[in-house]
Amino acid sequence: MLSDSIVVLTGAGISAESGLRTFRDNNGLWEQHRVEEVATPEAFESNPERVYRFYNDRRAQLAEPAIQPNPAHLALAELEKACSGEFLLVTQNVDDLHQRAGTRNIIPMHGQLRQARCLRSGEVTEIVTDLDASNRCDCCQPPAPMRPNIVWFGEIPLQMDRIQQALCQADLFIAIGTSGQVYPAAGFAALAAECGAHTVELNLEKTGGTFEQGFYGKATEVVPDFIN
Ligand code: BJW
Repeated sequence: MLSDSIVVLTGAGISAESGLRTFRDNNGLWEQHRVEEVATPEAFESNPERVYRFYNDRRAQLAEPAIQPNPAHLALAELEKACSGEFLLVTQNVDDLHQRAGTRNIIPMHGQLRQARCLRSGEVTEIVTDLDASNRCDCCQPPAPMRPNIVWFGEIPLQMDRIQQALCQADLFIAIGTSGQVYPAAGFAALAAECGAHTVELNLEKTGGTFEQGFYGKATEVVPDFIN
């Protein structure tokens, strides 16, 4: 496995045991919001303050000392170091727990909580504090408003060309802690399989996706077990 070309896709389930909520438990309610109510360009247009607040709260939560990478994040960072072939971790998560665990070759395809994007030029800046309608960029003249650097429904996820290329060259594709309900990520296993990869799912429970192998249980247990 270690000389193979490996693509890993992670979702909210990998960060659940670090204390971050997944999206599709609690009847689809996420911190009292339906994700579709806050994670769309239309929501930002009609009620920007609510959307800024939603992401400010999550950014603040991410900064809490209790929120740390867990053994699943750490095991993936070790897998990357041990892999002599190509390794790419594609995450749908907007937290930074993989990066903090030490993963280097990573694509956060749905953006990052700790980034803001200029509404005019698209330039991305790192942020640690709250963002609201009064914040202005450093890149434009006159300075322009900023939005969270998050990929909302109806927007195109980041670095899709690079992801598709890696999926087509992968020998092994592993999906971890994702329900497979959101596209295009939900289609990655099928694309990798079509290109010849062996596909594996690691999750608390079986999802509706088609995988050649599946191992079920908490990410902090099944991910290190699978890798070691
Ligand atoms: C554990 C565990 C533990 C728990 N251990 N496991 C109709 C048909 C098909 C597609 C569409 C359609 N209508 C619209 C679309 C497209 C749309 C879409 O897919 N909608 C669906 C709802 C149908 N997609 C888009 O709009 C995307 N863009 C797009 O398609 O552009 C077109 C295009 C693409 C490519 C090329 C060219 C053009 C954009 C999607 C943006 C998603 N954004 C969000 C919110 C923003 C980020 C944020 O605020 O955080 O991203 S939605 C939300 O869902 C978030 C997540 O990244 C994403 C995926 O969720 P995830 O990670 O799978 O979490 P859950 O909660 O669903 O699942 C958790 C899993 O963990 C479960 O399986 C548990 O069992 C497991 N688990 N605890 C192990 N301890």
